[in-house]
Amino acid sequence: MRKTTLFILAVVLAACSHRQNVIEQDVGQNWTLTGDTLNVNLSVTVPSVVQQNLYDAGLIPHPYLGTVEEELLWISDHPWTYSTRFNVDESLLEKDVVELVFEGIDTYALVTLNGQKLFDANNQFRIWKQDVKPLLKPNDNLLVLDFPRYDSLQTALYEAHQPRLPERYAVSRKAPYQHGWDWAPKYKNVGIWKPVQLQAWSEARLENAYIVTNEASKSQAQLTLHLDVESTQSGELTAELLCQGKLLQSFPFSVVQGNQHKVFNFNINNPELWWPNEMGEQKLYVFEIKLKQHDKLLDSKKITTGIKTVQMVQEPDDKGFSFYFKVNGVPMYAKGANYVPEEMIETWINPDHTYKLLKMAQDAHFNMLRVWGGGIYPSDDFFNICDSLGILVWEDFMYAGTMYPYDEAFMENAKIEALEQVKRLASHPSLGLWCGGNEISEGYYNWGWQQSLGWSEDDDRAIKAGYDRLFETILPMVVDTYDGTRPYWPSSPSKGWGRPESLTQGDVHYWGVWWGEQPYEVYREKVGRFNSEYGYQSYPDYSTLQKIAQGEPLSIDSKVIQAHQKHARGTQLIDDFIHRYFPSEQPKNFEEYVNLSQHSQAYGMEIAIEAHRTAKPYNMGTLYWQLNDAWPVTSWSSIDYYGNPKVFHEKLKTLYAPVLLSLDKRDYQVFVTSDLLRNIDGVLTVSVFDQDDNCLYEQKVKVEMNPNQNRKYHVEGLHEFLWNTDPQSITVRLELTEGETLTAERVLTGGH
Ligand code: BMA
Repeated sequence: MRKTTLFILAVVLAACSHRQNVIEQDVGQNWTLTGDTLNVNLSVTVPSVVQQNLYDAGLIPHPYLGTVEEELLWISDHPWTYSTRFNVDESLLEKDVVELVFEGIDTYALVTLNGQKLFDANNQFRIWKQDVKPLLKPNDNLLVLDFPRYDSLQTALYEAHQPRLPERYAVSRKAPYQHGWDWAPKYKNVGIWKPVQLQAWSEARLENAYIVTNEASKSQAQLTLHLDVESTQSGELTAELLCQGKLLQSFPFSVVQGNQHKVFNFNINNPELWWPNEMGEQKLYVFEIKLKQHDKLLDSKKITTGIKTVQMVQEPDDKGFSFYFKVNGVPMYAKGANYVPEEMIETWINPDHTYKLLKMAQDAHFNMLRVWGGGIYPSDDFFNICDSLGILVWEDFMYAGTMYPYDEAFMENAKIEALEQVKRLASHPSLGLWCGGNEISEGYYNWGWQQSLGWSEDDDRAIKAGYDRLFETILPMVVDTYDGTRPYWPSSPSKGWGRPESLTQGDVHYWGVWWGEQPYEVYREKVGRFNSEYGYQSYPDYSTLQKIAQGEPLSIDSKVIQAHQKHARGTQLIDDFIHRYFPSEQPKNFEEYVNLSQHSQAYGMEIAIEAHRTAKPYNMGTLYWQLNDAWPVTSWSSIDYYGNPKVFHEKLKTLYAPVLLSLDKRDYQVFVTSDLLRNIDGVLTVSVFDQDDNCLYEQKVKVEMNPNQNRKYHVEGLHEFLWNTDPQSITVRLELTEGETLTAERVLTGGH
């Protein structure tokens, strides 16, 4: 669907969204954005952010092109006001309650309605709402959001915090990546980034309704329906649960005045389960909840969900502890990547692009994505797409790379955020687990903050106690209470990559290659139980560089190329490995050089992925850093900002295929690594060709394997043959056939 069609559809839906007793009115139109600098006075619609509005009005250049970052940084240190005048439909004012609901405000804003303060928003990731019936008039209501200077406010909050925290952004519940990252400029968005609505209702309504799977077998699934019911009075209500249009069960219950969380268990016989990609189908069920008082319908909600269980398995063994996921009781080898926000200007994220990106992931055999904790919680669209494509989501809470404040107000804010996000996402079968955040415990133990920030022992104790309270108590308690079916993992990784335990238990971010400047071959030794980050940079597609350069000449040192490289040593590290691994290549121009950087990245990632997969079941997951980009940039991604696959992404079609064939260069035996949930009964053919395609060697081996098995096969004479042959002059072809069917193939050329 085109963006405009989606938009019109959304407006129409919003305008006539009468859920019987509940009436909604969109408040997204006729807004004004004002700001002193540039005499800004713009007519805008929301959701939107200042950076987007200024660009749309032609007041600033495109934030992703050229070398404009520095010119645009003033925007987040400037006060802005969004205001609107609106009328309220009579039917709303007749209801008992009329709530004004902001699904997302980024970040600090004083919100007033008709001159009365409603609240001070201070968390990008929360819903902000209030009953405004007493303040509303039928006509000409004035709603104003005053956004203070974000940077100055944050600095003041940061400096007031004792002891000193590692990062400034720690004090603000706002997407960390917008403060600058090693792939992101410092575009701190300001605005109303999600829809605004009036929601009017009488008596009672369903604020939230979601369904989770507790247990599931072929014959029966046990599910739980969670309801948040808001009521103006005490009384008796009924929740009717319909499945695929048919009444399944009725749950009578009592309510008191206010909000209440209600939980009901029910069963589905002979369920069709939801499976990750290539493990089975992605069956989705549509449930409907009807909230009734006697026979009067008060509210209803539809829930699309799938029936699936997920467990995180950690069992002791002779090396340490296993770490893997069982989906519907079946061990899953996780193949995927880390996902970062698709845009720097967060309101530019659009579902068509998300679909294309995730479809490219699915086509490359992904079954998992980790939503990295330095970004934003993805939209419902993202999760709907993952539901339909079978991508299991490792969801970080949005905390990354710093210690956080630990006062009561911060903790309460964090708890409400977690509660809302857990409830919003719980029905999605693609949601696999919740993780506390990115590289926080790693940072605490390994990055020397104690010394660099001069913490006393007491400071250190207080900060660590705050960490424990948030990541070991509050967040897991919220997940357990309001979901109860998803595993919780406090920090990714669990141990820093310099520690031996990082390879024997938990998940590991192996950054010895790249950050530690080790060669790609080291990936072969650094195989953890679950490699949840590793990667190497390459330039994006040459056409992407041409777009950002806008006609300027391109070279390694051109300003625009440097402005789109955010890692201090990035240019050098890419160059080092091009020379190391492609010494005989002489790129004739920058375009060839760019291309070579992609071949280098692909070569390194091939070594890593092969090492991980062939170590199954010791290793049970490989998620490289990173799937995508938030703007056109040189980075670790396999797909660039404009959706161009890099050489590495194309290679994933073989590297992540359900059956991977690999040659173990230590003993020249062949690994057959199968993620198939069926037996294999086939023949492995190994053949070697010279540069003129003459077959120099061929051998066949019978292959019989169980589901989900990884086995090594000895191939008669192969070792001796290869030992005596120059790898640069041959091509090795591996093929697994079952009858007439080609189950897997791999072509290994010229040492690369
Ligand atoms: C990882 C991530 C990001 C970062 C990446 C590359 O540790 O968690 O913080 O962008 O490394 O340096």
